[in-house]
Amino acid sequence: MNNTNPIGKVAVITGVNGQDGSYLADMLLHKGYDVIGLKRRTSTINTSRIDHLYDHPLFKLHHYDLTDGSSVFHILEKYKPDEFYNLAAQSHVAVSFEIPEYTSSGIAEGTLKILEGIRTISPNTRFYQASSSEMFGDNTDHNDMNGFNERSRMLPVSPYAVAKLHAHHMTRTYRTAYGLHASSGILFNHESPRRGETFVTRKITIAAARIKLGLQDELRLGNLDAKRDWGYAGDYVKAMWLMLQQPHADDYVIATQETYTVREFLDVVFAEAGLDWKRYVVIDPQYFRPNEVPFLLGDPSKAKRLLGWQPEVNMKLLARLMYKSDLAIQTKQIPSETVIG
Ligand code: NDP
Ligand code: GDR
Repeated sequence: MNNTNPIGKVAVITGVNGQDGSYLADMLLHKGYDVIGLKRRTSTINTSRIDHLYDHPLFKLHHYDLTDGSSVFHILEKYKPDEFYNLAAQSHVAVSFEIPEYTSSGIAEGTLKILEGIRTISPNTRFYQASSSEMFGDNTDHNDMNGFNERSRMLPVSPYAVAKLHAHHMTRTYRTAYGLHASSGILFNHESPRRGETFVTRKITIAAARIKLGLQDELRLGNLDAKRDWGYAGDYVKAMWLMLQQPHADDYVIATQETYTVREFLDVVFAEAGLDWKRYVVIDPQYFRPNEVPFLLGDPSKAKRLLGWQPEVNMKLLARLMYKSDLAIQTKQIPSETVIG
């Protein structure tokens, strides 16, 4: 496609300006791919995670929306990409209770539009679907001692998770019915210095940094008892790419196989700051959800065995890394996301 493309491969990424999209774009450009980043139009500029890529000769940005099938069809016609990573979503679980129809149509129908486009326009394109551990939902009575795996029961408890499960099964259906190389990564929570500011980990690391600097004196949170299997986004985008390099498409759980409460995440971050979080945290009912996933632990044995993938960053290292990044941002008052981690 591009004369300067050293490996002759083209990858499309939806949600390229999101946390994962930006890490994946960095990685694929480094490997020599032409990267076509798709982002939706917004009234203010929100490309801070990918601003460093603007002048990259292998990077192009196009407008797109999950709810607009024509935009994805044009992209497939134009590029016939080797790989297509579907990362775009209204990805906030709590928000999905407030805007369930939009969340659902974007994730469920939006994914179907892409699969139909690939089937009819570019059937050799390999497809990655961003499935989620939220699909396991309230599954705690099940005895998956080592964590949830690809065969564990799925009982989603939010509009977001129900929509993700729809997209997950649709991806498998297009794989089995039409032979598409379509894989789902069932990714457990993954975070980074580029994590959106309203997810709990980043909310905590920003607040701890601001409290340390005397810029804030309280942190309002919801359920501190929820347990999550937190990994590092930089590790997780490697797994996405590995899935599309396999001879056959499949589904894989990607996780650290360690689980911690929100309270334990607070412990690590505030200890790093030399502060006692109990002096600052206020429990605020507005941050509780109508339904909650109480416990998530993933078993990534299949990905380890077949992809040779394993996480390099655990929760404690991740929490410290995020805190240090936010302390630097808050200290220098530099725009968020310009500290690249
Ligand atoms: P982010 O919320 O950081 O990024 C989501 C991206 O999707 C943003 O670029 C956003 O654009 C875009 N988007 C939202 N709505 C639309 C739309 N209607 N049309 C086009 N683009 C849209 O999410 P992450 O990077 O963390 O996650 C990537 C994917 O992986 C998501 O699908 C998420 O649900 C899933 N996932 C994430 C996990 C995690 O722990 N991070 C775990 C498991 C799955 P804008 O910036 O304009 O809002
Ligand atoms: P999650 O992530 O819902 O697991 O979805 P989030 O960080 O929003 O919540 C994690 C846990 O923390 C509790 N919590 C709070 N959460 C937020 N956002 N804000 C608070 O103030 C707060 N207080 C407590 C939550 O109740 C929850 O138990 C993320 C997203 O990235 C999804 O897109 C992805 O699919 C899943 O991870 C895997």
